[in-house]
Amino acid sequence: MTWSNATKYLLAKIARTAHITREDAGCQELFKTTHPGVYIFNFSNLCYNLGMENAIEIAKHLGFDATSAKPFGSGHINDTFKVVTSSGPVILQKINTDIFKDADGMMDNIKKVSDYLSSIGKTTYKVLAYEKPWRVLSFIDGAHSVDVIEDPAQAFTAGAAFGAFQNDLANFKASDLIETIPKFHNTLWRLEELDTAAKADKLDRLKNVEAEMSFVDKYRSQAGKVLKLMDEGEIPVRITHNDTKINNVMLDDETGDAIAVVDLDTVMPGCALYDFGDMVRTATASAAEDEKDLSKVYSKIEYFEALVKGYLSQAKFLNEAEVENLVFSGILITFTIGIRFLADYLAGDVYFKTDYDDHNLVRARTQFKMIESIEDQRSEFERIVQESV
Ligand code: GN1
Ligand code: MG
Repeated sequence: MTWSNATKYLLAKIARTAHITREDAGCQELFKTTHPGVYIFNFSNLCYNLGMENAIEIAKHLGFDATSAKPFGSGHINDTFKVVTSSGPVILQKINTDIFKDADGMMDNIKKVSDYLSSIGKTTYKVLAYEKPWRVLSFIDGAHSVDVIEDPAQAFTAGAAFGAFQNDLANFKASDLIETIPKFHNTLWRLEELDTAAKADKLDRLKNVEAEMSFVDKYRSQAGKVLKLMDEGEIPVRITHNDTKINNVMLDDETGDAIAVVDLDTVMPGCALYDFGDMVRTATASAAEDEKDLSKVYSKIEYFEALVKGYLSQAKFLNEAEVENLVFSGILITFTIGIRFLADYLAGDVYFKTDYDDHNLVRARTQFKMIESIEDQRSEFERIVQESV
């Protein structure tokens, strides 16, 4: 039987979710050389492996009387399950140790930060168990998150939540935390990675991304601007979240208020602007990160206004150079994430989880479209910042 690409990707995704290889899922490519793309598929094998036995067994092994487990959330890196136990739900996660190479160091960071946040009365999740690569986190009840922002009030809430998060950690000693992923938001280094992937062009995909590579070229000269300001001491190192996607704010089911900021994996010394930039990328976006119809993708000015006002209501510590670069940070981080998606597309989808063949390319395109949209409205955005400080 011949499987379409979509089916193959679905099987690969299912297999990955259940922590089994595609082969274990019963999907085997036959006669790779003579019949490429011909797959056999063992349904009972797949059903067995898909029973979430793995997640349940692992939760039990970690001391939880798990009765059911299902995939949870929309993260691109770790595998996440909501596991039901007799004393309520918990989150079980398999840490991607190819990416979080020092998982112990990362868990240490998370423990220090979450203990500190609890000590000052903030809600956060607790690490209930950890045995590399698995961890169990407390489940934040009565709250949800959104992948695409729904109204300006949510943008205000998210901005205020991340602003408060940075504020709360303002007195936390940077030297107490390791740099979980070195050079994480270093745009110049991300460009080097893109160039390396383009040069190797492993899957012969470079020919598909001429327009995107030209777009990248237009921004190369601006890529080091914030790094330079940091080197010169104009912009300080602060403890930052580093993954301030809108879906990392837990919203109260009843009131819509922010209950907690989650995903503390990349909390480390960084730059406040990178957090704000990632909020602009996700909390002003009109559509999903992987929307294929680019006419639906743009940055919404009313969301930007609410976001800035929310953020500045809490982030009172910003200096002049930081305020001056708030709008630019939206462009810079959207560019940085865009080139990371593009580099991963060229490298063969080895970093971000993908659901179909050109998923990373689709994501890169939405990022570049967002940049164009921010540029189109740049003077308005700058005016909003000036009026909001
Ligand atoms: C990854 O897995 P998730 O969704 O928390 C990535 C972020 C990107 C984001 C893009 C460790 O975050 O840097 O901004 O995807 N995390 C890591 O959606 O690389
Ligand atoms: Mg994350």
